[in-house]
Amino acid sequence: MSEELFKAMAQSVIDGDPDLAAELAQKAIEQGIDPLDAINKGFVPGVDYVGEQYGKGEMFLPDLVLAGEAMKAAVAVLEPEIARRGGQRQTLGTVVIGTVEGDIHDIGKTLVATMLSVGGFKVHDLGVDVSVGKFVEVARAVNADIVAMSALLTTTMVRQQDVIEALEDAGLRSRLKVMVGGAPVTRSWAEEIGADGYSEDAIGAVAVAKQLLGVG
Ligand code: B1M
Repeated sequence: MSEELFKAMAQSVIDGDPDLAAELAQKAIEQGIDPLDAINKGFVPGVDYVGEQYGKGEMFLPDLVLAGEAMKAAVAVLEPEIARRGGQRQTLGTVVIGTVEGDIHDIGKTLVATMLSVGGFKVHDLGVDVSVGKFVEVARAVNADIVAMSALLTTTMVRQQDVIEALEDAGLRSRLKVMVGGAPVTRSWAEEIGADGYSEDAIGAVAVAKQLLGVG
């Protein structure tokens, strides 16, 4: 019975259907299924499949975006139930993420945040147009393991470097890892500014974050 439900959950993510994903998550709660099983045995195989197909060029960006939204809708229904049961999702580390100052592109950043959250990280999403000072302030306040910055404009990429310098000035740089990404960002840019990690997409970002912390 729950096997069928798990299959339907995976399919709802593959089909990028947030309403159905939320409905199936609710159904799992009503049937007394462990919400962690619903996430890990139901929805995660769906998002893994989409990630693999995207990697092979057989599914495309809209599929990835919709799969992320479906996953997010399901997790939003299940997380209160996890808290209610007193269970804790495995937390691999704390990530502070945002799009840098002067930049309002949020689709890729949000997708990366969702994937990190689904992948087991506690994510503080600061949104877009995030000032250098805000990254530092929140990283300190939440004792971040990773500061993750997205930039979509060649004119705003330089803010990633400013944040790294500000983390150094604040004495936080050696305590955490820095990841950068966004369409104009390259591996060589990441190396040039002294970031620890770079990924060109959201699926890769989860693997890089795990690798940086030596977890998962
Ligand atoms: Co803008 N825009 N835009 N735009 N926009 C680009 C980026 C641009 C390349 C379009 C172009 O000219 N071909 C160009 C930048 C040129 C440059 O600097 N080289 C551009 C421009 C010029 C502008 C404006 C200046 C236009 C204007 O007003 N004259 C303006 C800037 C506003 C500002 O930010 N201050 C502007 C505005 C906008 C909209 C608001 C209209 C809209 C954004 C809506 C929104 O985000 N809510 C928009 C859009 C949609 C785009 C394009 C078309 C698409 C961006 C997107 O969402 N892609 C974009 C062209 C393009 O990229 N093809 C463009 C989908 C998204 C899933 O991908 O964000 O790349 P992406 O994220 C990927 C990876 O990059 C990676 O993973 C994600 C998922 O795989 N990734 C990370 C992202 N962050 C990561 C972080 C990581 C790791 C991986 O670790 C921390």
